[in-house]
Amino acid sequence: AVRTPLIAGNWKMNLDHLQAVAFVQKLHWTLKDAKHEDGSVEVAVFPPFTDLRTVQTLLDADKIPFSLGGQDLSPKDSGAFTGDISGAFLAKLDAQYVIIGHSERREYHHETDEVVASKVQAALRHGLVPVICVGETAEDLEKYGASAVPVGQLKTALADVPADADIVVAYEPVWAIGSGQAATPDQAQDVCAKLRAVVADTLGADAAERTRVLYGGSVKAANIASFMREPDVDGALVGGASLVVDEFAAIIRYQK
Ligand code: G2H
Repeated sequence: AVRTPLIAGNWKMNLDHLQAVAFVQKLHWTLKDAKHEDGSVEVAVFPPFTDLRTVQTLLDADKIPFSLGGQDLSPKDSGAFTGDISGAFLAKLDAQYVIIGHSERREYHHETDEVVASKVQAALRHGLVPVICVGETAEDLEKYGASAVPVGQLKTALADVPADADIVVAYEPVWAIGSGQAATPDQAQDVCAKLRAVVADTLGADAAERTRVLYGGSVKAANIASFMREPDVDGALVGGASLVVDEFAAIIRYQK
């Protein structure tokens, strides 16, 4: 495949920095024993901000081949923004990725598509790959169908993004998040293909070919293979199931 699959664990507000160390070590050992750290699948973890330094030190010291990302960042670079975290700080901790526009940020922190777009710009300024989350609520689904809302969200997020930018797109239907009710592989493929078409329209054909589009929403070991079989699904953004070592390891090993 031209695109290396990406399995990303979004820890949300779980695991403190000590629990994080135990978790990452155990995951590494589990995958190592299964000889699964061969680079055929990229594994990324997205811990809370307070864990990042500890996890970064551990990855570095033990040469653990996981990528690291933040769960959010400020649209600003520095200054009087109490409680916010600059992309510069994430980059300094060797984070390669940052999740932007997760539905929980949109819902609980009132992040609009414009705020999401400015955070995408901030990520790119600091050399971080934005993992741009889009998705429709149950109400949107009923009113407009599955793709209209995520397609619109992605168009706004990509408005001022240069054609050579490295980005990741995550399709996360809000009704499937943490609900145990995942989308069907057909539904995921349909919207992921439309999102790739948005990348083609805004950034060009090359970008569309290399950009990874993930599915997220109640992904688990039992359903990952069915999503990964779809041509436009290049990986998964995993929440709940990324917090259980054996379950997350089984997701990473989906094809073996
Ligand atoms: C969607 C997903 C991870 P979960 O939010 O981003 O969470 O896998 O728990 O549905």
